[in-house]
Amino acid sequence: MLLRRLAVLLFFASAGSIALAQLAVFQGSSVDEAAWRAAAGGAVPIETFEGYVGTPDTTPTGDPVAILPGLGVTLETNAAGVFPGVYADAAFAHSGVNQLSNFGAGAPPFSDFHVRPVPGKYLRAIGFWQCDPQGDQIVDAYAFNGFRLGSITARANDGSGGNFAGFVSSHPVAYVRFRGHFGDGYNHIDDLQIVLGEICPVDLAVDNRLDFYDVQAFLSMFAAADPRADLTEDGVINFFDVQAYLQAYSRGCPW
Ligand SMILES: [Ca+2]
Ligand SMILES: [Ca+2]
Ligand SMILES: [Ca+2]
Repeated sequence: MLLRRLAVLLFFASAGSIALAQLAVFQGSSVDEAAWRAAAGGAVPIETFEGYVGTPDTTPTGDPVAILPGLGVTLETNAAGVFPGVYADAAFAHSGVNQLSNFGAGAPPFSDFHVRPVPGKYLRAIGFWQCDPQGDQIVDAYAFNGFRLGSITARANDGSGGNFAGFVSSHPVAYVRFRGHFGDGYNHIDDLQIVLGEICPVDLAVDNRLDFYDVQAFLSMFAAADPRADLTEDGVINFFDVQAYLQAYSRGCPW
């Protein structure tokens, strides 16, 4: 009863102030990259892919890239166990010779790939240089509830230096999708830069807000006897876990 009343109160407390998700978009030259970097917080980690073995052509012999530890992200294609790879071609790279490609490790041309933060984190900002000269690279950002938050487009690499794109999101991003469907399908980018945020453990419906939907998410886990609902870590899911969640909820998050 108490719980239901709390949930109803929280719902009304939040109903009037649902924040609109926003991507601040930066597209263009190194000037735009610098502006993006400043908006993203300054010291942004970058992956140049120069530490990898790249394939010099479209033969899939490059290193598979399943994780980028320096950026705190994992990568995947739509096929289980198949990853983006590394393409080596100084004519198109933004740094050195190597670039991240959708084909360099066994994936077929036209493959999409996803970039996802490690557990407990969300994507706050992402920037990259489009290397491929045959088309614009579109990247879609998705929220944890599966909704698409927006997209950015890095222009085809015509050598004029206007092929950067990045965003800073006001809403936690669960993953981004690099679309693989342009040009001849062999697509490549470079100098991937990512800023992550920390997910507050109480924020179960991940949106950097505490409201009815978080309580609802906990109650769903509780009702399903999901082991994650065992907040007291005693192997039993019972009232004390609900109490622990509500106590954590009332302590709030460091936003
Ligand atoms: Ca590079
Ligand atoms: Ca939430
Ligand atoms: Ca328990």
